[in-house]
Amino acid sequence: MDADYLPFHPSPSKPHFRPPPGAVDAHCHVFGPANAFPYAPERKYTPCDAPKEKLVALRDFLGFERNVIVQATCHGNDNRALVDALVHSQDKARGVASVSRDVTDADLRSMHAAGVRGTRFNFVRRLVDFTPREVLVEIANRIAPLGWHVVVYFEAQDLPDLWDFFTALPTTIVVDHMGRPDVRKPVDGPEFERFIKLMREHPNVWSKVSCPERLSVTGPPTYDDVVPFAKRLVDTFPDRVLWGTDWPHPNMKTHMPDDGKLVDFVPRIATTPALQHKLLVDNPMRLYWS
Ligand code: 0GY
Repeated sequence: MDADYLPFHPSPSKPHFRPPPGAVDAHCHVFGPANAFPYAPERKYTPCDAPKEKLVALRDFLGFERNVIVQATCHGNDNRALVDALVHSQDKARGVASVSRDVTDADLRSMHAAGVRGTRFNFVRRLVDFTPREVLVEIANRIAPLGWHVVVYFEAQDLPDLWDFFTALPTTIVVDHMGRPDVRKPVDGPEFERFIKLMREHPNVWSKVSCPERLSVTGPPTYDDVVPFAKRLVDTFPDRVLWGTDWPHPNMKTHMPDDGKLVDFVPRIATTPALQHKLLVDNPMRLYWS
């Protein structure tokens, strides 16, 4: 692991908020273990191992029933650790893979059988090298017939440049971490309004209202400055939001979040039992298990 890499919290607190039965942690990762599933040569960071057994134990401890495991850039397009976690999950996990244009139809079918339901396009420059848009379009057209969606990860200032590309994609689009807004800016200011407009004008766009720990300037444990952004999305688009822990929290530099405290963020952004049920159960089940 990198010298400045922060490992996940060794003993998270028990959340006060109890997720509804059937709740899904819709954004988390598995890393390694490196001796079985080596990290990708082109990776931009080397994490500490975060194997599937640890993820399952955390899921149970926090009161969730299911996971959506998202391929992270440290494993590149090698989805073996992800697929291994899915096939050992007893149908309790689905996955989002990362694929290149060389992926075969047989590979896609076998990932689908394992539980993969999407592919991730990452535009965060510190995480990946550039991939031409036409390659991504080609991949999107290949995965669309499987009923998969595209997960996109980008930073708010890049949305204008990415807008035409996103809005031309043929699948459901799921945006990671609310498009990483700068939460020092107003929640009704032009930057976040642009993201709201993207979701309002394009009913195939969903958002994860996740990662207060990455976006917050005011910091832990309550991440107060992120609440208005996530709450606005849940209130405005209650049927197109997802939530996840982001365990094991790669690349956190300021602190490592207590996962129990992150779960306690949920009732502050989804403020009624009905909204909580949509966010944690109905929406992820519709996207990943139907
Ligand atoms: C996240 C966020 C990050 C990393 C990755 O694929 C990744 O390596 O997604 C990040 O560094 O912001 O969703 O885990």
